[in-house]
Amino acid sequence: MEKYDPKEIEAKWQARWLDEQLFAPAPSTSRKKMYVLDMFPYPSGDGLHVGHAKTYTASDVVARYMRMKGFNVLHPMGWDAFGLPTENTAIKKNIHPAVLTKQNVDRFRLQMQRLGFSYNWDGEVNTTDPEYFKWTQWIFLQLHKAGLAYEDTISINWCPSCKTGLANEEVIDGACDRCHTPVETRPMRQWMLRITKYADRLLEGLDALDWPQFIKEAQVNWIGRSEGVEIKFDVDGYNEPIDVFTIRADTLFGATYIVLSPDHPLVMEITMGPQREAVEQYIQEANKPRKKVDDASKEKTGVFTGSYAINPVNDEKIPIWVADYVLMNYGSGAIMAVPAHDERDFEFATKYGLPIQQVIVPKQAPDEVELPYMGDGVVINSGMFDGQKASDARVSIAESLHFKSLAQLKVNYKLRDWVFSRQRYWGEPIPIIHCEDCGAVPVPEKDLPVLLPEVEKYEPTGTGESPLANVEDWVNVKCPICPKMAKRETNTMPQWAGSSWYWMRFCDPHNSEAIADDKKMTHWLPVDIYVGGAEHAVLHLLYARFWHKVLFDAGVVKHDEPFQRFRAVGLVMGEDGQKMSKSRGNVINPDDVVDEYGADTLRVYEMFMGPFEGSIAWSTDGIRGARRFLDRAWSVVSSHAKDAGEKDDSDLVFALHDTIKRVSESTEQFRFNTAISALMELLN
Ligand code: ANZ
Ligand code: ZN
Repeated sequence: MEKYDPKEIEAKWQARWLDEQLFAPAPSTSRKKMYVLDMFPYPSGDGLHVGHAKTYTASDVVARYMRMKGFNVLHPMGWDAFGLPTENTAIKKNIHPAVLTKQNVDRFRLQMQRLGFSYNWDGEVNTTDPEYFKWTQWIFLQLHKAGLAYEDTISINWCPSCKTGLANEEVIDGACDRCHTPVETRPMRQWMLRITKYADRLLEGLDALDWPQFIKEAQVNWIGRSEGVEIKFDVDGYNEPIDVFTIRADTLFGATYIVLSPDHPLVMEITMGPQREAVEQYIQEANKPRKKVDDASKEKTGVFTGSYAINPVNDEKIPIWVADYVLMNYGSGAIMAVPAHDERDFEFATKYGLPIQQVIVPKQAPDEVELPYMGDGVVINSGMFDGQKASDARVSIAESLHFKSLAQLKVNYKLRDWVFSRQRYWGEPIPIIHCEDCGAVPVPEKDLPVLLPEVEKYEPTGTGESPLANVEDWVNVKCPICPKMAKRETNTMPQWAGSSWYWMRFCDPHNSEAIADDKKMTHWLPVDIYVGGAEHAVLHLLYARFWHKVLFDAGVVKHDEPFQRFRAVGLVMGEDGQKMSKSRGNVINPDDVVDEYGADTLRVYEMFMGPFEGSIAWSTDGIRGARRFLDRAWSVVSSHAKDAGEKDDSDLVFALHDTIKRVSESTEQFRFNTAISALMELLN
């Protein structure tokens, strides 16, 4: 009986696959296409993780399965290689980030090849390659042309440790997504991308996608579309009204005070003499660079302006306060406070002794209600509207005001424009030249790519200026329009740029004339199956859809969604059930597993360990079990092969076909564990 020797088998076949370019897609064929894409990795210095191996094995299983079914399969791989970790290591070790990137990429590639993934290695892309980022810059110019890239000085999230600005999507619970340092806010000049213009299409497009529900929900919540009304409140003794945004016009009779954000432009104008000092001080305090706390549990503070507004439904005078629980960058930066029916207002009113007026009661048990009451019910204390259902009063009260031009329907979004500049070296230079006379001038397309200059130091300056600002012979250039000398934009793009269009490049990775050939993109797109981490739900997956839609509008691609089907992988935890981390010492290195058991054992184990989308702890027993299964399969098959055809195998033939059916269905549904169970049963 032959012994299973993965070292010999795997080395032999892997060499032959590479040699024969076996996994290159057919150039032209009548076969149906199938584009199976992984989220390409960031080639970190740590090498490949067993978590990568889990995702990439799944997509590899699907790609191989589809090939066997006769599809022409595109299954590419590349490197998302710009970004902070490499740059930080480069600074520490004093090695150029490009050199480090190459080392890391070489290691990742080798690790992947040893795992037997069937990638089209001839079509590899690297986001830091000038032949690649030339097109990232080209896309920026298309965004600029379409009015979707603009400069603005705004208060942005600033990571004091990474010394760079961050997008809202990169701030998790008030901390930097990369290094977990609490984020501050700072006003800075930024390049912004107008993703908000696509908010509705980004929402609507989700319906037709075969994506996990929780990922769709994360995008819906992030976009945060909110339908309400804007209501005008006159200010006593002042000639301009204050607009407030509310989703609860039914509670208007319960509005007992108004709150302005500290940044609201009317604050100082309406503040009365005796209150000036207190209000000024409060605003100053609120505007200090500070840790960003969105936390609703933070104790609320505020001051009275001394002025009163008139409630338009009953002409009651209600005080106007300033408080930082109202944000300037949402709605109109002002609210009507209804403490009886809103938690935040209730807390504030209780603290400052402001009146609380109940206007909604639940239908059942109207007397037992405890305030604040947020539920549904019937309107009371609201004049002619009493007795209406709250949901009806929401409309009728708004209509009565609309009639007097005091209210209009309004849609707001939580989604903010994308802060698109980073004050760091290792990123794509933004292809813009600033001229005193001509303003921000796009670099002519024929001059792309704008390369990164060689520098002595790539440390962030910390002043908010990119390290590129010190490279004078790079910064100073002739204006593309007039004869004057001008200056290059010195900010670079965020790490997300290169991954916001790479699935297009994979259709035609060596094209030097265009991001990819039209026909090839028409053939391959959209991506049929996309596999990757759920942590990208509102980062990469939202940015990618945005750029794809912009390029659809520009006529570059023919579909307006990039990824038809998406499957999110669950984490592989340490054997102790904790997240794998160097400091915990529970990291499993896939190389060690391959050395000891073989790549196929690792692959079988990771597909068998549990449902693909679940997060599951590593188990050494499990990996041994997977190896025993392969050992047995090998010996049964090799001994059976000898006497094949000699026995009546009709039972076995039946079992085999039953297994093929079960494995096929399970594989198509990403239920790899049940596919392997079926194989185990067959073996038994
Ligand atoms: C009165 C009211 C009564 C409200 C009530 C809620 C409950 P969405 O859009 O779902 O997030 N709001 C409006 N602008 C705000 C701002 N700039 N900063 C903080 N809060 C703001 O919620 C909109 C609701 O959040 C609005 O409806 C407003 O409070 C508050 F029983 O108006 B509401
Ligand atoms: Zn000029």
